[in-house]
Amino acid sequence: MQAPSSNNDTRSPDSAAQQQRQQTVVDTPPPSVSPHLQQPKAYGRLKARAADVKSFRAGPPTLLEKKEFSAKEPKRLIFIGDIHGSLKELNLLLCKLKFKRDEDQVVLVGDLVAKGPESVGVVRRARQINAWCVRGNHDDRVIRWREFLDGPGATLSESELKSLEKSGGLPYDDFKVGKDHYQIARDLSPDDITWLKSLPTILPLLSPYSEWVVVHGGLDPSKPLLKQSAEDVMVTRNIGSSGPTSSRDEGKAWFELWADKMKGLSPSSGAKDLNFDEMHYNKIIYGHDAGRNLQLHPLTKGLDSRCVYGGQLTAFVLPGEKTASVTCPNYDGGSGSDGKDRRRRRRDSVPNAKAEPMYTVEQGRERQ
Ligand SMILES: [Mn+2]
Repeated sequence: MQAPSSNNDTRSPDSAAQQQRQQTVVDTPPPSVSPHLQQPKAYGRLKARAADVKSFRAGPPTLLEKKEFSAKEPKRLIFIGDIHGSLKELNLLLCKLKFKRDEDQVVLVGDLVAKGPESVGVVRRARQINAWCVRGNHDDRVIRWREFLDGPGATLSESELKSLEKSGGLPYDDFKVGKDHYQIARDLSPDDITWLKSLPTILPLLSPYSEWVVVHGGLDPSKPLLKQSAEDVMVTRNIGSSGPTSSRDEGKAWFELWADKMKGLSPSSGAKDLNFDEMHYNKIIYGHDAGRNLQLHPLTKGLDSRCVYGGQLTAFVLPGEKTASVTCPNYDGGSGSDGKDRRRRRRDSVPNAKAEPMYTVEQGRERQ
């Protein structure tokens, strides 16, 4: 008779646990649908969510916005090339030009953010001095990230985003969780992002500078301004056999073709149509082409002088068509490629933008 008792004893811990489990099951109201039937539903929801994530598209950029001067025309227009988070150099350049906020209008050619150390600081500085600006491809990527993170990406953790990146589940191929666009998108305030999103891709200036137009990349000389592709305008470097391309190896530089096209449209040729809806004579100020460095031609002014790669940050000033520049450290750790220790170097050499009081020093210098 001991055997059953012993059996009972040996089984007792299990039995207790079993009883507990049974008790738990008894105490919990039975599910209306069995877990086996619930699973496909949950899986279906996840699938739908993954599809939402993958098919997400950010709002399109504004193609063109004409800018008028407010009450009085500024003494100078100061156009500045791709800043890429180089806040210190931007401030040094403004200081060198003896920039005065109530007299001068700053116009930025896009790519304010990414690669350099203080992207958020540059956006805030641009807003602070009421700079005019066009949308660059890096600004655009930050905007797309932010719209995604405010939308279907809102509930995804960073590790979930990373696994989506690995499996090709993110909405854009250029979305990399490890690149700084993602972090900048998270760090910008709602007001910063509203301002960034408002930037057009083409900015024609009005009288007395109506022959000047600002873009980040380049224009397709075969199309009027209103027929340009906003996406292409941000990235164009050349015109190839199939149209605008960001490659420098295919076709011809867009600005060479632009110069050819403008010959027939110049005021001296007798062309009178200066309507924005039509192709007309324009001088273009642009950036985006660090590989070709500063490009100052009669009709086109390429201002990307490799600021973030240890080159210079350049300003082009109207009236007078003079330039000014400051030299920059190599924040990117290479000539455009991702250096292995790029991030570490950046962290070591640059103080934290958030921890530093911004603009205090520069404001003091501005008044000099
Ligand atoms: Mn660019």
